[in-house]
Amino acid sequence: MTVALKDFDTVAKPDWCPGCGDFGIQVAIKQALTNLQIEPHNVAFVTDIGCSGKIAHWVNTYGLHSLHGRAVACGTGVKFANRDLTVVIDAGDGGGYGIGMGHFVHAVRRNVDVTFMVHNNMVYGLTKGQMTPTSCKGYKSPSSPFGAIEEPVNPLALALSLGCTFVARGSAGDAVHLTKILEAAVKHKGFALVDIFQPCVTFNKIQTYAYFLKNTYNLDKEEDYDRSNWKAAMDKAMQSDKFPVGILYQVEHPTYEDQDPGRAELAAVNLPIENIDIGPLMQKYY
Ligand SMILES: Cc1ncc(C[n+]2csc(CCOP(=O)(O)OP(=O)(O)O)c2C)c(N)n1
Ligand code: SF4
Ligand SMILES: [Mg+2]
Repeated sequence: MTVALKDFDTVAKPDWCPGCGDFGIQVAIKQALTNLQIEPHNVAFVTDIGCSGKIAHWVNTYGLHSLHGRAVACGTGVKFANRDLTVVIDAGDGGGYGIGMGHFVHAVRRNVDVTFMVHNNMVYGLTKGQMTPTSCKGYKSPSSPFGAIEEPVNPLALALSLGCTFVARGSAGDAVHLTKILEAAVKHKGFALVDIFQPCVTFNKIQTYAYFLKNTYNLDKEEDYDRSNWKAAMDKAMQSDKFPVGILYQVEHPTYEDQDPGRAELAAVNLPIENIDIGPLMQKYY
């Protein structure tokens, strides 16, 4: 069967604010899956809570809209339950790098074969614009009225320091480039982080489309850039005069699943589901 873009359409339509960067991200992931010809029933989209997390309802694949900060844990579980699925985990910067930071760190270490895309709008969008771990120092918000005191988390440098095998940055304002990045991330065997600059047009009046256009450049156009050079990638991750957008780093390492082949047969998808009596289990809770 040939997979077409419309196969990923849903009847429900997004309710994001007009102009939100999440629209560009939605288009890009649908186009990437189409380009890779991955059928919708072979994809599990596991999302966090936030404006970003609602995307699970608007991409026609299997979807699990999980808990705040728990998308990586749930997505990892889905992958272990059925290793044949393409698992795309999706979170906001609050869910991914705040409340879910521990899960992120350990999933990277494990090199589970999933794609993790983070809508990085530098605010808690759904709860009305509070600062997040990626908000700039000095950022004024309802929860930091005198300006954020902390330095922001650098997700790319953090991922590199943990041995992440695919580290990229995308921009919601350039859906064509983002599609290419997501395609490579989904194809990558191992944990792929795609941090995505995403304008929140309602609450973040600093990091706007114009800001990202002015302050980013396309790393994938640098022909002599060596994506397997960890030190070069770290330099790019730390660059702050202009932010590189593209694939900073990619190497092949055995995945967690590769190193645990025995458990494949025990994956939940292979277990019989007929004639299961859950009565005794339920009795325990009465
Ligand atoms: C455990 C828990 N704590 C707090 C909340 C309230 N809450 C819902 S969405 C959200 C912020 C989401 O921000 P982010 O993850 O950056 O996603 P965005 O809305 O910006 O896409 C918060 C704090 C929650 N749902 N669950
Ligand atoms: S609040 Fe911000 S992130 Fe949420 S839908 Fe509106 S523009 Fe998008
Ligand atoms: Mg956010």
